Amino acid sequence: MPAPISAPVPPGVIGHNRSLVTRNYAVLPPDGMFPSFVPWLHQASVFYQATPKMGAGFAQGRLEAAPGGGTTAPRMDGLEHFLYVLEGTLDVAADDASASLDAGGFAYVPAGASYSLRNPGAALAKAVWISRPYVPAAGIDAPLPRFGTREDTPVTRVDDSGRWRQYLLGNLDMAMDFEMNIMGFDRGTHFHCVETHVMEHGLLMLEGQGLQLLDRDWHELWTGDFAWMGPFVPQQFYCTGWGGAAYLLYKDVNREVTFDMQAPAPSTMMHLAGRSDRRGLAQLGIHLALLLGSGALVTWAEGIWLVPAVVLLGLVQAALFAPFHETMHQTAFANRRLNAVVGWLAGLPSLFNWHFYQQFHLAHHRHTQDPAKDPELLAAPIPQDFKGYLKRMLGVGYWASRARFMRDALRGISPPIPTSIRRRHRASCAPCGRSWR
Ligand code: UGY
Ligand code: MN
Repeated sequence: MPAPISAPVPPGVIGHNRSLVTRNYAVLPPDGMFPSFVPWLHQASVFYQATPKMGAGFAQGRLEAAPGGGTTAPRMDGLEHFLYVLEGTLDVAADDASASLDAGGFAYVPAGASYSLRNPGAALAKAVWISRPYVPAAGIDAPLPRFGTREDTPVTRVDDSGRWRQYLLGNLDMAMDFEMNIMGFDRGTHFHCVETHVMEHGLLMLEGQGLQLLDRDWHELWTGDFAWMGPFVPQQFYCTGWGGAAYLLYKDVNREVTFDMQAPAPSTMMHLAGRSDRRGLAQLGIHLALLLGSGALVTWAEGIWLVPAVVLLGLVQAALFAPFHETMHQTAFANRRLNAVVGWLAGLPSLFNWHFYQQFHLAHHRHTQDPAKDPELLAAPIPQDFKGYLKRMLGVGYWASRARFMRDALRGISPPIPTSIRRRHRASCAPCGRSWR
């Protein structure tokens, strides 16, 4: 929270300050930042500086944890995280690895790891906290947790430019989809060009001061200032002041350009929704021929050949679910009655009742994934042992559930069936029920 003001009111409080947020870059000095409190952090808060809401592809903030503060329980959010301690001490655990980090210490928590954070010290702990979804690279193992310190990270001088770098998480490491680098500048030095690149940056000034070019404007940055640079923002840093400067820099790297795939417009999809009796009947003809053919094979096959013949017939018969399901959605044929007749017959060998299934399946579409209302979520649990597996393979539960459905259908219960169609529904169930009694 900004510090309380005592008179006289200092510059920047009312009209003028250096904070600036544009479409693809931002400058955020610390004085205007507000803490965010979340239920899974106690005695701790995050001063967010960049998030996807701003246009960034990552989240960056300053974590502040009071003594004893941190995560309430081990957390698993599927994101990868980077923490760099600025002040105080922070204990970081990622799966079964952990470290106690003082200022300059850092941790990488891979996506999917369970992590926890805690300030074990007596003073406030402050840390840079970066989070983002991990982008895997085909054929390359995802990184494991890493811990380190700025002190132990080699300093690489860039030719005789007066600049230096520390690659905290390595450089050109293809397992990583971002780098965290400390970029250092001797007094009066700058990059050899104005950069414009696809990678974006989160920049936190660690030491000194300088002028930062963002697009066409220069902004003065001091220790503690944050800047976000979106892709392709023209950028240059010129170290001013009477000493050197250094900043901690997030950079997304090592991954190809992605394209946001957009769903085709309905007008280009319409032809896919076209229904035709002729084409539906042709496909039905093929299915019937396959049924007859595989049925004939079962009749003729002898000895061991019966096994593949029965499997084949089973596959073709199980595939009757396709016309059963499509007719129920009225998509197999243009003619509604044809859909009903073919669907009704296609369901019979599996003891499915077409009208009953219509209610059941439409309830599933109306309440998809609602555990209380989606009837298709009530399917039997996945078998956990060999006996359960065998039972599932032999279809014991399947046929029991078919019988149960038939009974419920005959009684007109579960799922709730509108009274208007109940009579028609029962009538159609009766012969269906007889066929298995
Ligand atoms: O590596 C970089 O992209 C770096 N030179 N950019 C920057 O510091 N703004
Ligand atoms: Mn750059």
